[in-house]
Amino acid sequence: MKLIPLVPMATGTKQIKPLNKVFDCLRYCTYMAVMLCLTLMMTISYTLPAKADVIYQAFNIPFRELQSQLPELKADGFNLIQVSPPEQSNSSSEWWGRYQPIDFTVLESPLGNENDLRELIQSAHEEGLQVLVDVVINHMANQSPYIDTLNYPHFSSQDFHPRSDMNDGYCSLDGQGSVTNGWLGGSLPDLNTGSDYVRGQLQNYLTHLLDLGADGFRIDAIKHISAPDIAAIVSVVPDDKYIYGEVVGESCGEYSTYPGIHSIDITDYSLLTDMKNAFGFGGDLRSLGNNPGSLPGYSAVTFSKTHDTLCPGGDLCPYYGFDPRDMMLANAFVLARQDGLPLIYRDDASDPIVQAGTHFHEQLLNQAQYFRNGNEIAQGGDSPNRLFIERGDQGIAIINKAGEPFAPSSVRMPGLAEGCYQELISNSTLCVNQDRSVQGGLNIPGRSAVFFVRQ
Ligand SMILES: [Ca+2]
Repeated sequence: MKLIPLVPMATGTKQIKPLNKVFDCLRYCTYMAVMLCLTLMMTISYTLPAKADVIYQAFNIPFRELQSQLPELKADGFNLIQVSPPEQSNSSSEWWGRYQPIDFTVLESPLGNENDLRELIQSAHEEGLQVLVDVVINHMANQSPYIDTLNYPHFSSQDFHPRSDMNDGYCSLDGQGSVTNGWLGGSLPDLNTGSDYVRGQLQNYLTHLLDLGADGFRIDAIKHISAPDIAAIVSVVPDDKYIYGEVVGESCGEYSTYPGIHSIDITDYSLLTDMKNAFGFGGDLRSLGNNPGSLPGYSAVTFSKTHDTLCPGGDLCPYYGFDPRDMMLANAFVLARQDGLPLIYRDDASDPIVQAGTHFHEQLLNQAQYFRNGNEIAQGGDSPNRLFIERGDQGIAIINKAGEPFAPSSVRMPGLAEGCYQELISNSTLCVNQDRSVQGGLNIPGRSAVFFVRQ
């Protein structure tokens, strides 16, 4: 994490004037105190226990249909269900229509109505599951006749920022550029979230969803709403409700803009890019060990696939998508890590790797992560095609992206406690002796992953 100096950097031969010594001393002491506090906060944050939660992205699934799937999702180990935006939106039945609001006071869309959503949330709670609602509060629909005069049921032209493109490349922060005031894609009317009236309307929407039982929110396009505006809008959300924001991109430092506001987490596109590079042709999985590019563990929602990495029609978008099997192996990685809150896209939920990885994530809560060199496991085990992720001394996940099996006959598990371990996909058993040797070796199929948990 890059810390911004709180005092000007020394330049040239500039001297401190004697009359300013007391002031400078106070300023220096304040600086040091703040730096100490930041260091302590970082230390405390990095040692926070990992979350055992895994989000299931119920993307564009009608609420009634989703309600019938809840027992199965619970059995699969998910405990957070993320539903698509429920407000009255663009009349198109295509998924993108849900991301173009018309009226926040009416919950009715092709996915269902207010009663459907209420019953879905009630059923989820009865199953012990929580529901996150995807909310679009940055912009409105570009559909006629609303777009023609900027007259929506509860907004008129004065409630929008003037039409403009995002000329500064989507990378400005905190309202300093058109990224927060411009129209998304140049065509979606951008709400003036600095206005008390607009903020009030959006607060009413969130409050309405909370009244229906919502346990938290995904805030769509949060990068395009300034931090002060977000802080004001989410002030109506109780602290015990979870919020994360969608920030597409990885080099703007946005994650440092929102945490501190209601403990908002951010989508980890840095990790996604790192995974795409590591799993791609010529990539090296070992580069993911103690990942340098990912967000701090406590503030990241981690994923290999979301609807934003898919293009309309379900194809992978070229910028963020990569080989489908490699994306599944990347699911294994986000589930095997201690850091982050994993999100699984609906289409991946039934894959054996995801099902095993979700249970691995749940069972090894609070176990520290450690990336072990493959040569410590088996002679010749160190390879760009393999990643060994230990969780404390109670489990290990191994990812093999090579086309060939990894099947050494002589294996050691120097970090695992003596005892037997169950593999969560095949149900096979691996036993670690007192000297850390393993009986029977290993056999990990090509293009696959395994998850061993102590019995
Ligand atoms: Ca905006």
